[in-house]
Amino acid sequence: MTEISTTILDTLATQAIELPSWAFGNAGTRFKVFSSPGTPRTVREKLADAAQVNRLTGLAPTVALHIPWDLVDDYAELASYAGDLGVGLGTINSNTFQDDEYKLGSLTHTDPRIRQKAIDHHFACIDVMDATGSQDLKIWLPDGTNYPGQGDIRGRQDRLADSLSKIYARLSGEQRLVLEYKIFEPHFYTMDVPDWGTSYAHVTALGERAFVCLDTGHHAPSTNIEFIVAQLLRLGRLGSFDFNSRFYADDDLIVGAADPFQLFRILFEVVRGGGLDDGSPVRFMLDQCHNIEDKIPGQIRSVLNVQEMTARALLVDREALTAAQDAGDVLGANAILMDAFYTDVRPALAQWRESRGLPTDPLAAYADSGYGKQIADERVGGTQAGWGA
Ligand code: AOS
Ligand code: ZN
Ligand code: ZN
Repeated sequence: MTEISTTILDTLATQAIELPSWAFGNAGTRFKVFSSPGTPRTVREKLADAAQVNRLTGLAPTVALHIPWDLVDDYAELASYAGDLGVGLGTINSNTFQDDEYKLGSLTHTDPRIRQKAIDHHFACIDVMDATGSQDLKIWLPDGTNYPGQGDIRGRQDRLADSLSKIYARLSGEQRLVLEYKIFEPHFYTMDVPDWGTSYAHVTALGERAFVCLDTGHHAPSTNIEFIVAQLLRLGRLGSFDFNSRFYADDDLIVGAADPFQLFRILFEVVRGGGLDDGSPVRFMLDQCHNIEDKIPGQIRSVLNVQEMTARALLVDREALTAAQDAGDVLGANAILMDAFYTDVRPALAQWRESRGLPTDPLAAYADSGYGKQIADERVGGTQAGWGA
């Protein structure tokens, strides 16, 4: 069995992977949403399911909420309920994609009244953060256009900058604004935040508590994502990841399922760039949907995949790698990286879990726990992830 050093295990012990509340709701495509037995009917039930993932893996101490999908009257009370379950409330995600008035834009709309309405929604999200103690406001902006000439590309950027500055000014203390980019969808000609460069330009204009969110499914096929990771870390503006995997577009499949090697390469750049160091601004989150597989095991599999690839990335002999790179040893350097990638860390991580009082096999432990049957019996009429919830 491959031994993993105490230093690496100590680093792994600090890694936290945030779960999205919406991963526990029913999801699907525009063709069909399949419902599964035991799907949560309330925010509290989503938190209870997320707490199972953390109980069995020790890797997922916080849950991201989506406003208004996760609307409750009292967020301080919700935070305390989450605490009783052993988890905390994390990133607050805003939503400007379900209102008819936002059809032609929200933060970028030409009508100041509609822009203000979208800004007010973010103010309401910040109120939630004040009550929950959440640090991050994550903005994924669905604004864009479908046809050349439909909108003034430059004017939309100017209005976006203005709207973001008003939202940013409302943050206090340690609160951060994290701006997520996406190449296309729901719009197909332009998106107002289509790429990391646009997000970077806006967050640097805002101030030092604004960062870029990198969703791994939001790029053109063949994009070298680890290069973006390296660059954003270098610039000090990588705030968070939305992890998932994709074969074609924004598939939102289980992270590490489609291309484990890409996940390894991304996490190697995170390690290389100090993203796991104390005080790093980088947060790890899942952004996935489980359309056909069971949701709780799907989330367990996901956090384990992230941890396994992080362990492999930490195994890279960086001193030897630098020496090989400096010596111009092309194949030698490549072999050092690949050695770490090909190392099976699963037995060592199972042992590590055991030493921390966690199940060696979290998926088997979940299957044995009876929790899945219990929620299937108790909960009737679970809701969709968000749309229609
Ligand atoms: C949308 O494609 C983005 O990935 C968002 O981060 C996220 O999926 C959405 O806010 C969740 O509904
Ligand atoms: Zn995302
Ligand atoms: Zn997405």
